[in-house]
Amino acid sequence: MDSAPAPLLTERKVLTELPGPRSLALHERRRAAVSHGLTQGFPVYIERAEGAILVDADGNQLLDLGSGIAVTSIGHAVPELVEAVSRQVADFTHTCFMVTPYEEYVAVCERLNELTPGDFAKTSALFNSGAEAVENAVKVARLATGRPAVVVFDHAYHGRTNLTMALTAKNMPYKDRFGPFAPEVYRVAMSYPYRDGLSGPEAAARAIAEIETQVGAHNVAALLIEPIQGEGGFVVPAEGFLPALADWARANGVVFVADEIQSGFCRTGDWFAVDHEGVVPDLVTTAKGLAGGMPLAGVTGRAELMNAVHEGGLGGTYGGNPVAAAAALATIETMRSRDLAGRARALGVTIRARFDELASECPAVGDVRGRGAMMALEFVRPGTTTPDAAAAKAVVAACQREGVVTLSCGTWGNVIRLLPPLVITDAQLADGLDVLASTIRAL
Ligand code: PLZ
Repeated sequence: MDSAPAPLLTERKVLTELPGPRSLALHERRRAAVSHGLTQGFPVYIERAEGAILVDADGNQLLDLGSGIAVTSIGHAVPELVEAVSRQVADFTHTCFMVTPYEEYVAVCERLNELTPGDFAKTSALFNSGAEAVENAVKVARLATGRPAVVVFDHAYHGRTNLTMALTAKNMPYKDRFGPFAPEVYRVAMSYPYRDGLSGPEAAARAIAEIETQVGAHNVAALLIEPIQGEGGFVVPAEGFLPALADWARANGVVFVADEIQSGFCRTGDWFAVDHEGVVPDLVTTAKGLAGGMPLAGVTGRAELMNAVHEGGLGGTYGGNPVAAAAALATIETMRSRDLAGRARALGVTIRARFDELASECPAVGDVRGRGAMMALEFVRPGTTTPDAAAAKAVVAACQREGVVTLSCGTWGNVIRLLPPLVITDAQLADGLDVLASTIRAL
């Protein structure tokens, strides 16, 4: 093994056709060994990474504008994270917090309680994945209210487990033929300004009327919403939508749960996307950006809800694993010390300016939306609002050929989203946006 420090990776550098020969060989092994049920994505096999650059098996240096779906917000191989994780691995990797506890778990909960909105008493519990956090938020809300129903929204994404499949809106690929699904899940209309033209309060009134007529407020345990939707298309509700729903929930004894798994941890320019409008959820689910790539998720909220659960009612073997918890503490500290929320706001200004320019030139770009470092373009047939998934797919593929990793999303698969590491440099971002712009102009 080479012990010399790796050179600083700063630039995109494409040396082979993508995927290159070694990635293709690995892909062949994968096809033989790995279930074909997993999304194929971009089959370049990554060997190491730094900041916003991924290095593949053929030595290509790719620009990462997806952060592994909003996870590596502090960047790849950040020294503070490497150090914290290495130290924790050497100390101990597992005891099970339910058997013999440790400080790191407690410290992550303290941070979550401080950082989430609301100046009331809060407690937290830690889990392994976003879906698991969402499931547990629903468990807490049902137990605390004694009510069965959960209200979710069109285009929502909350996970792939049985309950969270029911909570997720899109059939293909997440739900198709995987039923029967969990009962007592009710879906209502989301505010989608580009497609419904409603103000926030109007869209909230529509959703509330659906809940009251089709479910009954007194049956609702939780109203669960992504403050900016992720997989569903980076749908940003109109101003006033979230505050009106939160007010209605409070007035009706309904637990308001913000799923901040994709939008949280500085991604949108605040610690949480709900901060933008001063919305204070009763419970918040977190994961992804929380732990810089280590699997960790949390449910945080009002102590009287979280503590209503009987001892032993929440848990899991690995939830709040010490290595993942150490990673979260280092991640949060890095976000604070480098002001990555401020950096996300600055990235948002740059990306929006370029996206607005593209929208004015290219009739295939129907909408520009997002906030901070969570920005998207919605593609439509020129002159209409008919979703054009083929255009989004073609742009993602063209970017891949140039070594730029972007992601698509949306109920109709017609949205391209950018989720760059927040430590991306101005030069790297400009390079990525140039590639994206030229592929869109070539449509
Ligand atoms: N809630 C808002 O974005 C995960 C899913 C990718 P897990 N989104 C990426 C895929 O195709 O599986 C997500 C999310 C929101 C919940 C989840 C679920 O988080 O950690 O993937 O379980």
